[in-house]
Amino acid sequence: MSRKKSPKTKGGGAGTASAPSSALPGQGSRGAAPTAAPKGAAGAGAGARSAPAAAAGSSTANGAALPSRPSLSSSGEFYDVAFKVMLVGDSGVGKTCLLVRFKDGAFLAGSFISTVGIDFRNKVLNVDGVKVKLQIWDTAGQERFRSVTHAYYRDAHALLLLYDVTNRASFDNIQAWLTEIHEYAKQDVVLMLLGNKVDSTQERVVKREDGEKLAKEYGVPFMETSAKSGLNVDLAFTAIAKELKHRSMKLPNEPRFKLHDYVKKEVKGAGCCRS
Ligand SMILES: Nc1nc2c(ncn2[C@@H]2O[C@H](COP(=O)(O)OP(=O)(O)O)[C@@H](O)[C@H]2O)c(=O)[nH]1
Ligand SMILES: [Mg+2]
Repeated sequence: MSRKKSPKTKGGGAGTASAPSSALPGQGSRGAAPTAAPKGAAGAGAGARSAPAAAAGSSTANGAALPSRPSLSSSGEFYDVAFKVMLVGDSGVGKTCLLVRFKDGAFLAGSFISTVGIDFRNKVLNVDGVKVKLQIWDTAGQERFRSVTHAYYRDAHALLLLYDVTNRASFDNIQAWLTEIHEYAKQDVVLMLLGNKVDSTQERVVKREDGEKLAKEYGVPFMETSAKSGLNVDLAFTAIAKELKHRSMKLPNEPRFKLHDYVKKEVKGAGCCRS
């Protein structure tokens, strides 16, 4: 594939690509304000205005907006803390569908969604009594031209990196995406690898074990998802929200949230819940 660079991080052992588990609090303070729109992303739509937290909140160690009082999101929902999550991966792996499934609980089949693309959607989750707003950005088709703006990565607190289990090339490209992420994302970005479309059992060409092995090699949590059936979709975003919330609000005596363990415990196999 044309975008494939020599994978610098390959074979580098756990955590070389993103090292979410070994990230030190404070490393991300060089990052941009969490709710400012990425330069390259299509900023159209009412939601593209920066959220109140950017102005009212104080910045935490990892750059999260931490307003002293709850802020009001553009959708009219109050939240305590806000983060940016970005979806990355080859065109056609299901990024837009994953976002729509998470936000609206629906699956949009057909070709129109892949051509239209959306900019971002907000969703407020309740994490242990704290209202966590995730501002989830879609690449709006930029990935088709291998030209995802580098600012897009820089603003991200978390990245969901997707491949399609029915498309070997999308899996083979994961290393190239990881190289890109390693180069341009914040050092302490929360990263998760998702193998999407597991409802398509007949067409599957990438085994779950292959995804697990790659994820282990790079030290990133992994799960298989289906935007169509909804399998593990909420879990992927909830796990990210929990990790980000714990990082930004951890009390001195509180034990660290262990994202890997949480994912392992909560993840459902593709045999379950198929539509
Ligand atoms: N079977 C199945 N198809 C999916 C799934 N997610 C997305 N698709 C389909 O894959 C195509 C590309 O999805 P899209 O979300 O546009 O991919 P994107 O380019 O990564 O944003 C569309 O035709 C979707 O209907 C899934 O979980 N299962
Ligand atoms: Mg899309």
